[in-house]
Amino acid sequence: MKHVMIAIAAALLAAWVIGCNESNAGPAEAKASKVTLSLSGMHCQGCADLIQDKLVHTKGVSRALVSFDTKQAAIEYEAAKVTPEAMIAVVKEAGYTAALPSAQAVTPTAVPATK
Ligand SMILES: [Cu+2]
Repeated sequence: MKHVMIAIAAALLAAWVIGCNESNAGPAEAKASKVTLSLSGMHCQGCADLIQDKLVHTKGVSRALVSFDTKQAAIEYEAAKVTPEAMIAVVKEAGYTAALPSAQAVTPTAVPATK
């Protein structure tokens, strides 16, 4: 039984990593919001891992996957607890730049200036 659970979890994660936008979101994921951030400033996989670690530990973020290859961070979060702008700030604090892809950008000016 344990193996079945792990297999299911792995399959779900794999489907999510591939970035299937019209995913068959289960009930558990229904309330989660998703956003993809474009990253810049990364120069190796270690950078991607670092950013991913920071995002995963950001309050309200339930899942984050940073791809060094595509320079993107796929994030699942609770909109009531965290905003994409806050995630961008987290990435900035780590020394990198993040932005909402223009298609998703709400208002570029809504990004709070850092000090
Ligand atoms: Cu690096």
